[in-house]
Amino acid sequence: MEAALKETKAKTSEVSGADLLLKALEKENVEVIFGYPGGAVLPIYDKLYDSKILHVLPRHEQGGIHAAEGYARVSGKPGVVIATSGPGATNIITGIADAMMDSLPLVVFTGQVATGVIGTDAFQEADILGITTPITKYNYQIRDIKDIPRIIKEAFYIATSGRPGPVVIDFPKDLAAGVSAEPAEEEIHLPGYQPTTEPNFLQVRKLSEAVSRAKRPVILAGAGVLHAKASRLLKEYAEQQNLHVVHTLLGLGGFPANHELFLGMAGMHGCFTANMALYNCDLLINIGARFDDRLTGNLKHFAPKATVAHIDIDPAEIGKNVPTQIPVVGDAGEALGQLLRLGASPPQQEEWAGTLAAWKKEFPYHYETSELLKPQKVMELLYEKTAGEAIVVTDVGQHQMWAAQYYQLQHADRWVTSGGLGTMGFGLPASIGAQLADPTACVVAVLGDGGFQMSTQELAVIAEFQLPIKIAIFNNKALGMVRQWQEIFYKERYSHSKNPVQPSFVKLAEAYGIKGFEINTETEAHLVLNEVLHDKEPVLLDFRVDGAENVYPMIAPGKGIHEMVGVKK
Ligand SMILES: Cc1ncc(C[n+]2csc(CCOP(=O)(O)OP(=O)(O)O)c2C)c(N)n1
Ligand SMILES: [Mg+2]
Repeated sequence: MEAALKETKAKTSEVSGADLLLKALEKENVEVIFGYPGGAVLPIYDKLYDSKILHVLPRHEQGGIHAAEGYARVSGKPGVVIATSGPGATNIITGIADAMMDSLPLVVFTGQVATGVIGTDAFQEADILGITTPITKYNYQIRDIKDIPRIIKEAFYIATSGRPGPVVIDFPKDLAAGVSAEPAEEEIHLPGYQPTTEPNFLQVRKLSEAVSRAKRPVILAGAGVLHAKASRLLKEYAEQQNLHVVHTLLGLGGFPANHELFLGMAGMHGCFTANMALYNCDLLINIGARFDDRLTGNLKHFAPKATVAHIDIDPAEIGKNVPTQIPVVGDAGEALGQLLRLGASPPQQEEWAGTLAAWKKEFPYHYETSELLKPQKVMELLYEKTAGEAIVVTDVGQHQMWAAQYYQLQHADRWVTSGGLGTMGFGLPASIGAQLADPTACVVAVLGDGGFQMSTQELAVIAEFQLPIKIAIFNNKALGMVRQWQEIFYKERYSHSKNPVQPSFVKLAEAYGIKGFEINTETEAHLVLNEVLHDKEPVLLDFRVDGAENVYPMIAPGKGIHEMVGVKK
């Protein structure tokens, strides 16, 4: 009798691997999962049937992972993804690589075939650990049910701490379905992973002294400022020391664009003042940027007159591309806090400030007007009519650059773009994640006609959840950025860059039950935007923009940051 009782008790405290997974996600306060079912994850999906966590079904797994990236960028929390084994898992590879390049925290669960058949080319088997090793911050395969709570706890910690990034957990089906006695919660024990957040004070003091001595200082602020939630400290420090700020593409919004100390975005399509500030400065203070080649141009000509200081939580970034004299390893917020507390005397830089102000006035972004609808004008209207308060999500191409140039972001975490990998098809699904992260925000998805067609199926999710996203397609009937390069560097030989056949985007939206408008003129743009921007429902706007327009200024490949073409004369 006693033995039988004992046995029942043991049975009731048994849990399945899938139960442990859901418990762990609840413990991590996960609010939304972007997932797609299939054979290997059926035991997990059976548990999701009863779960309170919101599950969003993208219409393609790649859409799910980009939505998770948009969610992570806006909320600051990790995006959670589930995909089945084999094709489900390989469909999310681009998103994993994208998140790795742009340091976005993701926790990704992939189904795997049962442990007994791993390595036998079983149905829907793919070696996801092997495939994702170079594009994840870390990856695991679950080998024992008892490890599940610890592994998931570690995965969330790794994804969100230090330099954020994607973590993959590969989950064999038999372990999701199998049961075990509920394991005791284990503490995280990762002796090989201890990111340095607190910077070395002597290095910070060295930087502070260099700032005081500088004659032509400038801050280059990257996405590290956003990941560290340090934009307020950046503003305080820039104001304390009167330092001008240049942004990378990914850092936009970290410093208010209308601030008098803001010089604009630097890089291949950055503005004259920002690029010339980097070229001529005598002290370059890089905070959380990785000196990407699209930013630096030819390294021989990058900041040739400057002492370089670099604050970064990832020591591997320091000195990777640009020799650095003052390295500061640590969290951007901690470093800025220390600099502020030191309160050194601000640099004497009247002449430099005068030069920068004159450049800013003389060489703003510019474009020629005509009777055609100019994409830059559409961007300006979107900015004006949302008072700079929208969350702007972009795809990749010319429209992305115009958004970066003309939408003057005033706040942090309101800019979602694929910077490092430059992934077409990112924008529409990422806007879904952004809107779910901030349901009351005005989210504008700025897309090209090419990139939109890589993920149109996600209109179904927008319709299903009635997400009030404003989908603005900059329709130049071309793969515009490719067309621009062919015009400039390939003698106008437009090899496969003009879209010969396009569906009616308005009818496509309507097919999903979403309102759509085609807009051909500036007057129409005014009228339609006034009508729809503050609607509480989704809308698709097909802006028929001038297909011959190019993005300027531009630094041609191999040229230095000071060798821009297309600057206003
Ligand atoms: C997945 C993927 N394939 C190819 C490219 C190369 N590429 C970069 S921009 C671009 C053109 C994008 O066209 P569209 O979406 O219409 O935007 P536009 O440049 O016209 O604004 C292409 C093909 C890419 N970045 N990503
Ligand atoms: Mg296009």
